[in-house]
Amino acid sequence: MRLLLVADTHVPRRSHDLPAQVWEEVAQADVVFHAGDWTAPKLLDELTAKAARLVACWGNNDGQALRSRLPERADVLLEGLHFTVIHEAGAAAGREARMSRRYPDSDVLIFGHSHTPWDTTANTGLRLLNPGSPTDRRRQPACTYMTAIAAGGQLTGVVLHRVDQ
Ligand SMILES: [Mn+2]
Repeated sequence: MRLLLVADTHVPRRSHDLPAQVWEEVAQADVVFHAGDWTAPKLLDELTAKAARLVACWGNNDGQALRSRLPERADVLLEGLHFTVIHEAGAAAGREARMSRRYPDSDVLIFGHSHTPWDTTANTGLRLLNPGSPTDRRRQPACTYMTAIAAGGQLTGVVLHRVDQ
């Protein structure tokens, strides 16, 4: 099962659309995760139509139109793995221990907000993934997203991709 992870797209304020490279990944993915900060419903409409399956939450920059359609926290069981999607995971320091306590039943926590890619594993085994932003890199060297494979209770092939400008 091929997974695509994006967050903090901020369309149309930061970019008029997702990069073509990311739309190509959407077409390849069995499941698309979006960890919030859409800022407008247009991309949600498009991903809902184009993604094989969408698992997503709202972020702090998302208004009522998005909050009425998305949860603050999304959970899904795929290939024996419990994925949780949230927008904010708080400060980087102590993040693994804090998130393990908050989401004790999760195997993979997908989050955003910082626009800073993150891939660590807590002592408990919880995998923490932030794909960065494909449209608003802020202080990062590039816009980014992630892909991964879920199969047989394992998450493998986690890759952080740079968007080619
Ligand atoms: Mn945010």
